Amino acid sequence: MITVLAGGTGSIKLVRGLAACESDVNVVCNVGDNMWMYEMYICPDIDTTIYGLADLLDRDRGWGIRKDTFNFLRQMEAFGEETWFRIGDRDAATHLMRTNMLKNGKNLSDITRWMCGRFAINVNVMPATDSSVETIISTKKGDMHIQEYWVKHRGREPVTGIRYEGAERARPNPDVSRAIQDSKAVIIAPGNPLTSIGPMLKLQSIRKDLSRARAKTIAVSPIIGNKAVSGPAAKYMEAAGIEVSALGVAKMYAHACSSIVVDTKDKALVNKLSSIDMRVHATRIVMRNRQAENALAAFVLKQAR
Ligand code: FO1
Repeated sequence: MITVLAGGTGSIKLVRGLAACESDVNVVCNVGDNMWMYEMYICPDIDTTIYGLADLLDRDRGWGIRKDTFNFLRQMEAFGEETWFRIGDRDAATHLMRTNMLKNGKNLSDITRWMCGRFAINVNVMPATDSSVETIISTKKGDMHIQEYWVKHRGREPVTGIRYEGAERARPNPDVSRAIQDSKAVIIAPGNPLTSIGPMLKLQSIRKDLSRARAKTIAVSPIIGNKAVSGPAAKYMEAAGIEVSALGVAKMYAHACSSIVVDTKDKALVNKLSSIDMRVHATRIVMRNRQAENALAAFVLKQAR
């Protein structure tokens, strides 16, 4: 059994590769991006994971369902509602089912397990916690939910701070603790360290589980040189005063993992990383197709053993 910590559009490729290599896979998903819209509860990282594993994900956008239509959203616009968050018609069905089940007393873990069954995927996808945790971005113009900052305002304002509202009082998810404990390897996917992986590392229970599992935990860097492989990771790292490099990522994760996979271009970091008690493995980490996803997954698993 293996467990992957994943979030955002940067993680799903490795998750898919790992699921192709291993038969018993748990994916712990970030919940900091979750939000309410039109009375529906939207969980982008859980959905990206499920759609990606079910081969439904829109590969170009990196989110939502391939070839989805947007008639519902067009009608909302006609009603004068805000439509900056592009919810597709089929995607809306996922949010609606989830919301109805929440209203009927189910928790997010149960609902996510049910969704995995409905989408016929044999990977255990689980939320990092069933409690509400929201990533809040601070700017000079005020604080806003990460989706508002990144999608509505297109990440234009400089970031002055990042916080995870609700993280301190979030209830531990026992499935996550069991998965981390019982796995032969734990992998931190190459998601945004501050907004995809960071909210999970902030949860006390996961911090504790990972520090106990440090020897078998390996991370994959989302940074090559001083640039993110994709998305706004560099912007958030700079704002948090973290060096934008695989070394910066390694330092951030040092309490949680004992090794990190970096790109061959960052091979020179090997010496620097040993000073923070971390092993470093170099390979090509950009995944442009399924073959590259499987190759990186196989490499990571080999190092983790
Ligand atoms: N990202 C965008 O940039 N624009 C969107 O309109 C948008 C809609 C959307 C709908 C459902 C969903 O599950 C994800 C969606 N995303 C959209 C992606 C999302 O904002 C982020 O990529 C993730 O939250 C990153 O973790």
